[in-house]
Amino acid sequence: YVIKESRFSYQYAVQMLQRLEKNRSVEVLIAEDSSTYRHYVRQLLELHQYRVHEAENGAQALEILQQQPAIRLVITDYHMPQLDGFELVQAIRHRFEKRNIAIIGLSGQEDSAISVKFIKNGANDFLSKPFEQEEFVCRVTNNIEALDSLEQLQWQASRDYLTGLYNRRYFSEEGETLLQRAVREQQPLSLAVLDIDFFKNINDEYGHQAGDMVLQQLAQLLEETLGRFLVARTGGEEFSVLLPGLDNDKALSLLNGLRQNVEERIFDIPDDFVRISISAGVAASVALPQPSLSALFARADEHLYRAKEAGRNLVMG
Ligand code: GH3
Ligand code: MG
Ligand code: MG
Ligand code: MG
Ligand code: MG
Repeated sequence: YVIKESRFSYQYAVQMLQRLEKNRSVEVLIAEDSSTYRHYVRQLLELHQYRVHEAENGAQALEILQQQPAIRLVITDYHMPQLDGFELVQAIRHRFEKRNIAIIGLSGQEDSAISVKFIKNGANDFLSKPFEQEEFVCRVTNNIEALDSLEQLQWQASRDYLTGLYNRRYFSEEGETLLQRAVREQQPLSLAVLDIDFFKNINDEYGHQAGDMVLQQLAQLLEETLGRFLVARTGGEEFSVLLPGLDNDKALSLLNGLRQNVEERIFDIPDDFVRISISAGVAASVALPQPSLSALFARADEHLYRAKEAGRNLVMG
């Protein structure tokens, strides 16, 4: 395929190769009762390196989707026994969000109502049979790329740019959910807010870039040691950790371990190294009359403030 297309340019051929390489990891499901068409579509997709699953009807397609969570695109016919294309689209949209699975509807009939109905039911795109091979491939590529961009946007929206940790927005949303679950299930849950001591001095002495490097290394340490919990950069040199399952005492001892770990660590900066310490405030959900994430934050912040007042490099709760 690449050789055929490479009449355009070397660069184009390289681009095509990269795309084909990427396609290897993309799984596509075809739901089509005509075996002739099913095999034709499979061949087209496999020519472009996609990994293909086949279903003869909508019901089978749903079963395969349950078993193969990596499927990102469904190409479905309209007329099929058991469960037709519309019913399949509705069932998929019931279970999977549009940003996780794309659907392209297919139909042999020269009926524009079918394409409208496909789209209205939650399909992303539509093609009439017979279609041009090139148009088919373009639509598949476009739909996969749209999913990729959405995924990337979602990642960016939930992450802190400097450290790659979750950001405050994500922490608040996910944290509220985890807190309400803990309350419902009567399980302990704690929040720790930690802040680098005299961090301004690092910037002042070694420059902002050195400061950024310290933040990145501390983030990595947090990820390594507390990555099983919800960890976020919630402020400039402030990080938060939500600890489901941990009561106040357990959270305090975990944070104290981290505090010691940070105190002992050497942080690399250009041509030099620095040491830092952190202070932390801990709050447990049981201590609150009306548990909410903002109430937990307020309480943890108070304890952090006390740790700072008491001389820093301390954990309080
Ligand atoms: P304290 O022990 O009271 O927390 O002292 P501090 O110096 O850490 O606190 P202060 O709030 O006075 O200063 C925080 C500093 O963190 C000031 C700000 O320039 C720095 N900072 C915040 N975000 C970033 C960042 O993304 N990169 C760098 N390099 N510095 C940052
Ligand atoms: Mg059919
Ligand atoms: Mg401060
Ligand atoms: Mg600070
Ligand atoms: Mg601060």
